[in-house]
Amino acid sequence: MGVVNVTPDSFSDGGVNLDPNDAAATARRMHEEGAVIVDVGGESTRPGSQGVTADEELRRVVPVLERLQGEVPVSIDTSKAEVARRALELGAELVNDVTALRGDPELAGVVAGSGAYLCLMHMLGEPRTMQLDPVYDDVVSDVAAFLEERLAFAVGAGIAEERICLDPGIGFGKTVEHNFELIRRLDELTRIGRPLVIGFSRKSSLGKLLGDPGATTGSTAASVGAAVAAYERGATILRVHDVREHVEALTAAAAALP
Ligand code: HH2
Repeated sequence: MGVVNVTPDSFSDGGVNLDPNDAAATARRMHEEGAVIVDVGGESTRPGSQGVTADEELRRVVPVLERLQGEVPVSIDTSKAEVARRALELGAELVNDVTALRGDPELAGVVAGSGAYLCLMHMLGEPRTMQLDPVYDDVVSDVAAFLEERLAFAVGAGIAEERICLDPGIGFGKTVEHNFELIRRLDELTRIGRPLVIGFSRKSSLGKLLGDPGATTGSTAASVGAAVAAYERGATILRVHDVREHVEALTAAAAALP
């Protein structure tokens, strides 16, 4: 899954794809490089961010979705029913909701009514405050219990279970150690029985791991290492900014799997 953020302030590609022509070109390039789907987002959820209105989010993503319609498979990274509805009308196939249907009470109905795929992600707290001393009893079992509960909620709301994937939410209310423990013990999440999405790409934990305590991003090489580790532990969808590098590394890793 390639990432195209149509935002001025995303933590690693903010401003790069604000022009819809640039965003569409990036999405096409990612698709050519091997991304099966491209995740288009109009709101940054980086630590400390405040969020934008539905009108602003629509203003950012609609021109991009119009350009990609029928050309590149698209996922919409949104928590808002209104944005998801419009994106689905414009051909999006998957709704990627970082609030796991806790943000907008109308989103579950929109997804259920459309037959789209859905990604439910774990986040502790909200973007504005989530990195302020996150605490868990046990991060992996807490995240697993949360994802199981949200999966049951989504199915109860009429969304077919076969259409739902789950994501532990790397960097969303988690320390460096929490993030790596989630990857190390990923088998405890694959046991839930749904495909797992992992988004470690360029996240600050990678920069911190490599010795910069004030890092706000991580390198491509570190991202690829984390993605390969997640893949070997059972992740199905890797959400990444540097598609070519990840496709090459994952192809080699796949060929070496028993
Ligand atoms: N990470 C980000 C945004 N959406 N969705 C899922 N399912 N999993 C993730 O790990 C995830 C996500 C944050 O990364 P990015 O989109 O690059 O940054 P920003 O939120 O600043 O736009």
